Amino acid sequence: KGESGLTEINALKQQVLALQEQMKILQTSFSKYQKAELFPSGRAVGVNIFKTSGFEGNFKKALQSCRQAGGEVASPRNAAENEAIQEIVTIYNKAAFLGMTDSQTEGKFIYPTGEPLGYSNWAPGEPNNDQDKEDCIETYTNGKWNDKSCEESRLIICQF
Ligand code: 293
Ligand code: CA
Repeated sequence: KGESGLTEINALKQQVLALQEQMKILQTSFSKYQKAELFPSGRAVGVNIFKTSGFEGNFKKALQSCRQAGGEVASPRNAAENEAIQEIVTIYNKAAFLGMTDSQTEGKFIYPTGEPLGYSNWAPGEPNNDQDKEDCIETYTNGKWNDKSCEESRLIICQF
């Protein structure tokens, strides 16, 4: 390698160090903004963020408002995500809609993406499709799920 090549490599090393410093500053700043943003209505679990506006509505309203905001209706795929949603439900003391439905095929609940459920936390005896009109899911303050009419009004929690 020639002398000018080594000079170039050292310049690049300096630039990498400078970028690493800036990344650290940015991460610290982001972490602070994230905490402020999620207080008290949101929770982060891995890459997913769950957040409510505090408003209630029927399932159609939930779909519309979450999609309008660039997200989906909260659809927990594991216990940690379900617990994050449960915390929000507990703070507002209002049962919330989840994003999964069996509107397409009775008895087969699917995520907004169309896949079948890979995790569930049904209350005892649920889902019971009471009066043959329960295609949506509400989650109680204890984190347990009940299938419920999509026309009922529940807390809207979105997932981003
Ligand atoms: C029936 C039996 C109840 C149950 C209820 C809900 C309605 O009334 O035990 O809690 O259905 O499943 O969604
Ligand atoms: Ca039910």
